[in-house]
Amino acid sequence: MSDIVISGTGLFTPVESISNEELVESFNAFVALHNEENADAIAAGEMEPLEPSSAEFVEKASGIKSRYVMNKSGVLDPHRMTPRLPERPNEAQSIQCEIAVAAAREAMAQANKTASDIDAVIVAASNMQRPYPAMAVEVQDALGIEGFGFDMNVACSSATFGIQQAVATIANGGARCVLMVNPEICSGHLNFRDRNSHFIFGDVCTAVILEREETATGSDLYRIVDSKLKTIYSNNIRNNFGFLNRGDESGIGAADKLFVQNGRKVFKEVCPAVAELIAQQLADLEIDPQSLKRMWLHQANLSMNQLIARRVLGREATEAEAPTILDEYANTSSAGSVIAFHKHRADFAAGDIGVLCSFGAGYSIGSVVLQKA
Ligand code: CO8
Repeated sequence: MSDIVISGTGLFTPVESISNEELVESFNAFVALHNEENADAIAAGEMEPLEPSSAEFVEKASGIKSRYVMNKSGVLDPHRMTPRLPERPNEAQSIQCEIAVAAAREAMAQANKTASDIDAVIVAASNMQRPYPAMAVEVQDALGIEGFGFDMNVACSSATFGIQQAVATIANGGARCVLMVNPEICSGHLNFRDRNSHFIFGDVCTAVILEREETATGSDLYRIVDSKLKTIYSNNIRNNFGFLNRGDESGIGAADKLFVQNGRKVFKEVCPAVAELIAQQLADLEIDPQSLKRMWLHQANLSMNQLIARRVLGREATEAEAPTILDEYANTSSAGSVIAFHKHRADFAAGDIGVLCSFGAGYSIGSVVLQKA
């Protein structure tokens, strides 16, 4: 076990939320418009009509009931179906920095830390709003933190991989205390015109403070017992957006420059890999899975979490053992398991053990075993 602890977490939740019913109503209005505009081609058999979505399907297939977004009106406008997020001048704080700072402030208050206690900022998320300057350097500046910052991306596993990077940085003497933030504006890269995935993601930001136990003065500390990271290359979750897009004009604006997945394959391939990794990790640590108080799992799909928890425990998990937040937040990529940890740990007593685990594109899996100090 390391002597490094999570001493604080923070959560920024956008003001606006979209229910399944609202989302499906706008999607179906878009479908009707599209089919009307292309009525001749559809009648001539040159084009397939688009199929409507259904709120019942969304909840049954995913467990999602609503999602928070940075801008609701743009997403729900059937002529637009993209958030309206006006560009800001370079002199103004950028939107990703703004939500990172909000989550960071809560985490810092919980950990009883000021900017002068922190030496490094890691911004770990699925999408950065620009390549450079790094978002982390802007967050560092906004909070008045000395030292250094860098961005990293491992899609849905960005936060767990970020925790491991923070642990390594503290362990090797690179920083006394690290702020790790996950500003996930997933609505920017979700194709709201795609029936198979339009309901999956939401926006949020989480933050985590890590430091050595000896410097911690917060009242709610979780020792990092162990972390295991794994990646396996797969094209089943992919986004081809990138700086080389302008080298081929024919691809600009194509659907593959947004989130695309083969959800069924992801489900089948990722669940067993995650369950196996957690089970092996616990075996190596000589921790009986039955003694786990909680699994703060990645929040992509309710059935996925139930299956993974069942495989780890050898029985159905209770809601207390594997809490769900995706019903309210949807999939918030790397932030999901951190939201679950942030909201569901008040009942932990000293010695209680839990697993914070993410999984997603890459594929990537990050599993962090935590023990309440
Ligand atoms: N309404 C009504 N019916 C629908 C809809 C809809 N919206 N969509 C599909 N259907 C129909 C299909 O047409 C199909 O019908 P039929 O059987 O007649 O062919 C039927 O429903 C079943 O369709 P699917 O096979 O697609 O449905 P599933 O039951 O597999 O459920 C899920 C779909 C919910 C997507 C499920 O497969 C799932 O959750 N899989 C796991 C996904 C996952 O965990 N992905 C991780 C991705 S996140 C990540 O790694 C981070 C990426 C970076 C974030 C980027 C931000 C944007």
